[in-house]
Amino acid sequence: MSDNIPGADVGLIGLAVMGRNLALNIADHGFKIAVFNRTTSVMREFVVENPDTPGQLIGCATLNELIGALRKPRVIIILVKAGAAVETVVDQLLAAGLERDDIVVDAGNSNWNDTIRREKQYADRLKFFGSGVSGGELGARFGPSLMPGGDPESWKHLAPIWEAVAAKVDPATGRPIPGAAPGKPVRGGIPCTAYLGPNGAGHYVKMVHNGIEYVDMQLISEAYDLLRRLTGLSPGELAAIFLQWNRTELDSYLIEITAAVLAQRDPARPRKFLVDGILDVAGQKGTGQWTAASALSMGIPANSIAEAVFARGMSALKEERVSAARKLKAPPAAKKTGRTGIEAIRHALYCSKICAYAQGFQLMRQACRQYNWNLDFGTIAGIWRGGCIIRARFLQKITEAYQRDANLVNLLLDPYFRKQIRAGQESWRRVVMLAAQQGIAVPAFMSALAYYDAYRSAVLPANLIQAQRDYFGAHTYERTDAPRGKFFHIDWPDPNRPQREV
Ligand code: 2AM
Repeated sequence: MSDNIPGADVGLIGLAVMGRNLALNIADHGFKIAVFNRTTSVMREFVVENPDTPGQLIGCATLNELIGALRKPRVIIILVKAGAAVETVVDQLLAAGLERDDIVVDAGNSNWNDTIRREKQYADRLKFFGSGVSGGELGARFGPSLMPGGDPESWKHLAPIWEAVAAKVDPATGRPIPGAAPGKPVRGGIPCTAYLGPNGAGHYVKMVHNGIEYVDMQLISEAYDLLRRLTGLSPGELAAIFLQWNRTELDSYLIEITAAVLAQRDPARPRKFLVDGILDVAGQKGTGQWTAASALSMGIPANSIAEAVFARGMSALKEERVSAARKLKAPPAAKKTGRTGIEAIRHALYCSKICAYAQGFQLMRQACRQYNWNLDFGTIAGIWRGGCIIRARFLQKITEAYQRDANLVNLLLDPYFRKQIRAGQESWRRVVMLAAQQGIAVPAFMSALAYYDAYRSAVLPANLIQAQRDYFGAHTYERTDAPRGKFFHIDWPDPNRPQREV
């Protein structure tokens, strides 16, 4: 394009909605940004539609043009479909003349293993950097939470842009600063971004964010289901309850949008609520599965995260469920409880949510050992306070917990959260019992409670598992009265010839 003057601060490839919005956000902060899209017409329309950005938008029809437009070291953000497209684009950039000191930032939802591999793969040819972006379309436009990982030297070049465009929180309260609008970004405040570690650290943290998001959403859905079935209130009435909850420690983006969702009338049937017209089959794009798979592979009990993924899988079995509903016996119908249970459900939701976050942070703790990272959990909680989908007042409390003790072994052990669970656990248990009695599936509530009870058990029945393993496979066991690492085995009696009791 005519104004293709060398010296742009940053380039961006991939002008789908996230790319477009991030580009506009960057330009709003006065950066000069060169943009490219594989389908050139998309780029041209984008530039024509946005003539008045505070920073300049430079449309580039070719990658050569893009590279020529950037000052050195070049910083190029790619926001293309995760997977092979990332490599295709990086290879094309190299062919077009990208140099060793140039920095390519993959801001897509890439798997952290790919980011680790790509960083190595391109090490001699360019600096490959990964950055998680959360906040959806609006976040990208007005302030996302950004989770960067890669070469620390490269971060120095990225930091001014990342810190400018990220969401901001008020230093006094830890609450997001609202009010960003086109051409009028929020200035000041603490940016919801920080360097997290080398290679795949940023993408890993983003993935765990999504895993936690899965549980948050599942828990809210279970609370909604319980409320509805126990109280008989309509979605519109439940919207008011969620609005109330949003003024408690549950205050969060997801609770806020739940209230709005429940209040929404169905455009096709205005007397009805839209939620009742939406098919109960949840989609997924994979990051929840990755989180659960990572937990499984490292042996970390992130059971509520896995449960939330399984719950979506169960929802997808719609036809089987419809058929099974006619055949499998339910418990006898119970009376509705009225409004009395509402507060108990809120407690159950909050206690379960604490466990879900405890699991996510425990998982990241293990990932540090696995991948040789040094993730700072206070920083991570801090950059999740604003911009991202799981943003919540609660994250200020997690930030404070890790400020009190950077080596906190588990969030459940923090004095604040211990107190919260102490206050809520009776209700939590009652709600889970009620759900079991009435045959209402609450897998996330139940798995969180199981996590809590198992984690606080000095003794678990794994002694019996070890005995069974030794019995059938001579896998050996450790003894309670011997040092750890000393293994024992006995010749177990033949099951077909039971020993006489002594
Ligand atoms: P497109 O408009 O040409 O399809 C999300 O799919 C974004 O990633 C779009 O901007 C899309 O460009 C881009 N994209 C997907 N695959 C790509 C590839 N292999 N090379 C370049 N851009 C790609």
